[in-house]
Amino acid sequence: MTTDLSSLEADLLAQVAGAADEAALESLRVAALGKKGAVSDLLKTLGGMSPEERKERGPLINGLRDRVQGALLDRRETLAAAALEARLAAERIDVTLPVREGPETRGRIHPISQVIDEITAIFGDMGFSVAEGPDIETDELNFTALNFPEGHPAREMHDTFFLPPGRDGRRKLLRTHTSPVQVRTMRAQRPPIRVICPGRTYRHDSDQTHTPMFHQIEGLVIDSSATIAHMKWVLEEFCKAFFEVDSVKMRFRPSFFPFTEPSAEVDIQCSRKGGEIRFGEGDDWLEILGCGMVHPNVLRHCGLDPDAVQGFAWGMGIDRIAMLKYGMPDLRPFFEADARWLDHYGFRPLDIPSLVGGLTG
Ligand code: 2NM
Repeated sequence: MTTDLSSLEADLLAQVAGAADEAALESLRVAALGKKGAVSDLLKTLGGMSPEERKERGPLINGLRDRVQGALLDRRETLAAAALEARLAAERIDVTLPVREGPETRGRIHPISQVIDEITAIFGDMGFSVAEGPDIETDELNFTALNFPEGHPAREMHDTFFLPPGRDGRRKLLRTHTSPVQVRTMRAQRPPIRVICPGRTYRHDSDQTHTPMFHQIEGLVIDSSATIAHMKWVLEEFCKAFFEVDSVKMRFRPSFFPFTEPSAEVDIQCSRKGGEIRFGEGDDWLEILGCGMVHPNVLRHCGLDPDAVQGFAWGMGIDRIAMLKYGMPDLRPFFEADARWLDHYGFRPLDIPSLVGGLTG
């Protein structure tokens, strides 16, 4: 009997020591100490024994139970500690590894968006606000209010995309310039007005240097005494800041636009030696914008009195000056959504243009 107990104990303790995980250990516990377990069966035999026998066997069986129980507890602790070690090793994080790139470092800002942000920073610094409007406009806002008379050839020169008329019978179109935004602004706000209007514009024109959708920024100043001198100062300050040069020569050539009188086309001085264009030096000229004093008819169309207020406006194509500034030889990839092109010519999302931080970082 005693050898039975000893071999049972040795057997149980060996199984406990060899249990691979907590689940195996639990089945062992049930097999030994559960209701129908081997040790429980032995304990049950105590009831049928004589007092003498029970006195001798009792401590032996109870001692066996206690040691098996103790071994089970020890093994459980060992296994739990090992499981924790394994988990800690598997889930270890090496904080010295480089951070995986997120959208703010992997992503790229399109050069057109970047140039719009640069121009906005420059004019924002001069006290201008940004105004925006819809791409689909009416004939009235795109042409009539801007002093393009009905049947005037300038309307045809704009290569307008027309849309079917709306429910009110008015002919809709894709705006050919952002000037309707300035009309909306003059009708909605009292002077003094200082706004710039960036956005998409559309003309039925497509070749090496034209896309049917392109981008413009126009500017408008209206108050009681804004003059050509103010206009020239604003545009000169803009060019110096945008091309990041200390001085720039500008040439104002008389021109014609229906919405301004007088009107001018503006060139800036540049050099084109060795196929590379540089601003603020040289004796070549590059046309960058059109401008003029807002025509009295435009002011009247916007509910303003030309005898009380006056002002100036200008407009420029963004796509072309983005190409010039960042040395991009071809306009077409701008709108091809090629990730490799964007990776090369795009800007980092956190390189936000500002005058204090440096326009281009
Ligand atoms: C240009 C050139 C000159 C212009 C004028 C106006 C408005 F609404 F005030 F009449 N907006 N934009 C303007 C003037 C645009 O683009 C070459």
